[in-house]
Amino acid sequence: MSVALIKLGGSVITDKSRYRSFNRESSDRLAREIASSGKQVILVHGAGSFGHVLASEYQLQKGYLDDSQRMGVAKVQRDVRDLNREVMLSLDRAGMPSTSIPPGACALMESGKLRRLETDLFHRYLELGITPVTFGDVVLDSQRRFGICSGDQLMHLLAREFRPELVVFCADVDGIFTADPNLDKGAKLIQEVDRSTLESIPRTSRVTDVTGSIYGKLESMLDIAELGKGTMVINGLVPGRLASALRGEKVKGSLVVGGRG
Ligand code: IP8
Repeated sequence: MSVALIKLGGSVITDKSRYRSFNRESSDRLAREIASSGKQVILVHGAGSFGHVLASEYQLQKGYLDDSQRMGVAKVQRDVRDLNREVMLSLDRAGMPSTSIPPGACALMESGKLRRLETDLFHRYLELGITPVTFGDVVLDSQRRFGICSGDQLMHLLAREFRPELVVFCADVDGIFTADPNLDKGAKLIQEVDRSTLESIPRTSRVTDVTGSIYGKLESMLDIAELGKGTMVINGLVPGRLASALRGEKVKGSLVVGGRG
């Protein structure tokens, strides 16, 4: 059974600069594009302003430092579940049967790395024709007591487990650029990204992001691409682009290729 693994970046479904602001228009449209593809899909979404703002305030990415973080763990978990509920409602409106699988309840990290996820649940829901949806979350950590599990870590583990025919990252820009395109008008889209590209692009981000900017995330995208399947970064804010990518058409974006450099 072949699946497409899709990540909706937090910047596509939320306004990352405003705490807990959901972009319903984008989320509804992307849900419709996924539903109309007729493909079997595993969906992952980022946390955007529902996760990164408070996670950074409470320094959750560092793991346990003191008891004052406990309220932060609880609040961030609550917030990302609220965002997930919004995404699930978009999928409902698109007529796509789907189920939410929160990593905080079925995953374990070790020193900040995702080690275990109940992938059996994903298999069983897929067999039922129900789309599993998971998301960046606060997860227990065997060394640090808790940590932030990004959607990208989930993408990597799920790609290893399901060997999807297609992996699509939906960002708020056209793909991977030579510099941040929102800051540098001379930034150029890199159509084919490989390991050697990593050295040449900036690691900075405009907004608070405890798991790194899109550039920081390139590392896990390269690891996924190494699994030998088509991996691409496209602009999820442009209507129709995800739908075209799922139809196998050539779309504007960056193709990520592993094993080189
Ligand atoms: O937005 C981060 O997930 P991401 C999760 O995929 C939290 O990096 C809770 C900040």
